[in-house]
Amino acid sequence: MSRIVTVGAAQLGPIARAETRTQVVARLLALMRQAKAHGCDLVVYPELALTTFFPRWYFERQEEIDAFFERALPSAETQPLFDAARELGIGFYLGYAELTEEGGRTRRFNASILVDKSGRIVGKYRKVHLPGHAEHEPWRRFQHLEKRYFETGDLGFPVFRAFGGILGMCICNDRRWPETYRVMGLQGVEMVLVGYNTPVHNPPAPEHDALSHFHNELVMQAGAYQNGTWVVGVAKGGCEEGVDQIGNSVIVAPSGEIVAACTTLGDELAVARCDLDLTKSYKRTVFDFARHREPQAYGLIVERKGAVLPPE
Ligand code: CDT
Repeated sequence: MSRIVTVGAAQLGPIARAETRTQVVARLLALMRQAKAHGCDLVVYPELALTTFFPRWYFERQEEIDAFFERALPSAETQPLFDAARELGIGFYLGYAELTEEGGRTRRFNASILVDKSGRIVGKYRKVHLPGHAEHEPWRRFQHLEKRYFETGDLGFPVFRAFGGILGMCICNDRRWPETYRVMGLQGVEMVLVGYNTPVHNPPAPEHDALSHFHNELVMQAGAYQNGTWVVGVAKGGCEEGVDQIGNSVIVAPSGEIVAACTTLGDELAVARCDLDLTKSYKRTVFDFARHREPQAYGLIVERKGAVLPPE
């Protein structure tokens, strides 16, 4: 049997701070039309795909920060994406900054949505693993203030029955954490969608810079194989407002093999015909969790936030 979902990894080149939502949406629509011409069922965009990656700057005024957030989706500027999805019969994953009034207070999340072929939102995710720092650190060449501008996601890692399978979402830094894949793996996920903005340079650990592509592929290939799932990883690439981003968008099969990849740092589509039934060969053998996982033997009685570190 085969259950094919043809997926387009719609990488974006840099988005300038001055670029408007309408200009960005025009780029997203061009990639969506290309994806349709390649027979895609689903197109996957990066993290925070509607604006520049604003956590690289320290802002003091809340209005300046909030200008990068969406108060509703669809909005006047993003409606054309939902209309095109319906007209073309193609779904999409979109990363964005979410501003919402909940429980009598304003909340801000780094979020993503999954939209089906009728243009309807069928899934939502809020980033759990926020990287970077909460205070201004002027010694850095650029900031990474996700811990200042966003709350930790409060939706867990849900999975969604869509596109004939079981799909899940995560965002950027989440892909480096085995828990991300395993929590979805335990729910039977068959395809994980992940958008990212990864700078080549990591200010606190510049010794990692030369390994940024290796680490990017390593985590997604391991997550795919160890959970018998497809992983679609989609980047913002190129030099955005003076910061080089890795690009390196890839589609990974449940075998852990990369089956499609972008080769530039600009707007580019990589396409793969993903057979969701390929997941079975892993989920029913080596990674048959019901038969082979031994959670009672792991000794993790209490979940701890941190681990014991060697002395400095
Ligand atoms: N956007 C995002 O999550 N980026 C991180 C950078 C890590 S270094 C602070 C990533 O994991 O790619």
